[in-house]
Amino acid sequence: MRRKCPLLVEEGVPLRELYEQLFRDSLYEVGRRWEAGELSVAVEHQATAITEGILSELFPATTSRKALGRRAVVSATAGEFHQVGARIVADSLELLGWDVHFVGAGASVDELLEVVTEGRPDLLALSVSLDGNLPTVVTTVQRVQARCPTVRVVVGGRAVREGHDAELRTLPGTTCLHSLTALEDLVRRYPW
Ligand code: B12
Repeated sequence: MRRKCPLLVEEGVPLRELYEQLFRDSLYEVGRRWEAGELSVAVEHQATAITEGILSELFPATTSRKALGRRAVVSATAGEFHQVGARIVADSLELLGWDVHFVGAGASVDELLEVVTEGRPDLLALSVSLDGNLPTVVTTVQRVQARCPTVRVVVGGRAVREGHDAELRTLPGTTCLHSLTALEDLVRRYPW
């Protein structure tokens, strides 16, 4: 897979297709097999590391577009170790010409709040995989909006794709998105 991806890009396969139909879907399959006891945690770690490595190799291909002068902070929700989805969102926004600060996974709500307060981005994109982290998304959004009321917030990730986002949908100024296409459509209309 590592050698083939740059080749696929050279052949004109859109990055979004690789992000969703190759990386996301293969990691979902890894998760399914891990849950079924068909593969070990070690293999799952290896699959994630290979994916993150290829994303790094592909990153230069995302930065060729004309800069729009818009800034985004992209982060996994506090408490999440899952960061591949957030990374793909960050690279997708770069591809659209946004200037992205990728926080990844591991920042606390306080630390993320500091990044947003200092950076004053136009957009905060949060990724949430674990259903158990949905209440943290609510807290994070409320605290960010109290401090920086103009920042637009979008939330996505496995927990949202699975339709467990009812509570998030009631948050003012927050849009839940199920796909990269929906993200692209929305940010092209900025400020919505
Ligand atoms: C790799 C992995 C891990 C790795 C993560 C390493 C890393 N560097 O990221 C590690 C080992 C740390 C891990 C740990 C755990 N994991 Co895990 N993990 C996975 C796995 C196999 C893949 C995750 C992934 O990268 N998916 C691929 C990405 C690209 O998909 P995605 O995040 O959904 O992102 C896509 C979209 O959702 C969207 N998107 C994402 N974010 C956003 C944001 C916005 C704004 C937008 C618009 C779109 C968007 O864009 C992406 C591209 O389409 C999943 C299986 C799965 N189905 O996802 C389980 C999975 C998520 N893990 C699970 C579990 C249970 C755990 C643990 C609790 C296990 C444990 N007992 O310790 C811990 C929790 C740790 C924590 N606190 O986070 C469960 C969650 C179940 C649930 N109901 O919540 C899953 C589903 C596995 C399973 N089948 O049971 N995990």
